[in-house]
Amino acid sequence: MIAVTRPVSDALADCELTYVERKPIDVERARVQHQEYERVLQESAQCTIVRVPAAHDLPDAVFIEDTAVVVDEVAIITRPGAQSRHGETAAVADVLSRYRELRHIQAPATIDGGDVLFCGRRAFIGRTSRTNDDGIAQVRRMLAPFGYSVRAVTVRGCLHLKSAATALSENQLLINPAWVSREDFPGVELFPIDSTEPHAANILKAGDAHIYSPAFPRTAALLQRSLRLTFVDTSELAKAEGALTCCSLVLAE
Ligand code: CIR
Repeated sequence: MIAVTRPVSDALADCELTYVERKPIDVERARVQHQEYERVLQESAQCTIVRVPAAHDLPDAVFIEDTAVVVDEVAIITRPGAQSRHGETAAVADVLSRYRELRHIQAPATIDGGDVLFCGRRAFIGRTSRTNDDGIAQVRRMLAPFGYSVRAVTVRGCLHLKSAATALSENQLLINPAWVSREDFPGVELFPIDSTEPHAANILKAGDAHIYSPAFPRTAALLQRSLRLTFVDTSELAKAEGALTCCSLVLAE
């Protein structure tokens, strides 16, 4: 497996923020945490890290998940919902073109990869401030030939769908029921987070590894009844509203 990542920008402190209050960000600490994140992907998930060149004029470039939706058959280059992030996609497309045929989302559609959640061949797409109905419709058309279904999901209380729900397996989701409705995921087994840890629904599954944040010990204890977790601290990136899945695009070779 390959994990495509992008270094932390010198300008990270100027990131977009939607629902988290702006706090000082220690960019060097964020960089150390990001390197640790890459090491965990290499060592626990046996990923080869492929880095897109750094972009120090693009504060949010490290959150590469938002720039593409990658499946085995194709890579869709997004049109991010925040204008300040439009410059991120070209360099990501260059790298992904080595591994996949590309498709491109066209204006006026907007979509962030953080809103696109796969559970096997089912895709759930958050309708959010970053992702509009046209974006969802374009992804639906691009994925249909490969047998993926697409369902639009209402998200409240957070930025992206994947802040509220992520996959534990091809048939299981970790969810925060306060931010998404259980009814939007028919036929999927749902594993609710501990309700005192609202940000705990973002877990990164890469191969057989489940990579998780130490910031959510109660939910971690629930998960550890049936899963082996590998922890990585990304607290400095969390100040920029980045969670674990945001910092990579994991693809099968
Ligand atoms: C933004 O607002 O776009 C960035 N500060 C955070 C993006 C996080 N990405 C994600 O959850 N997929």
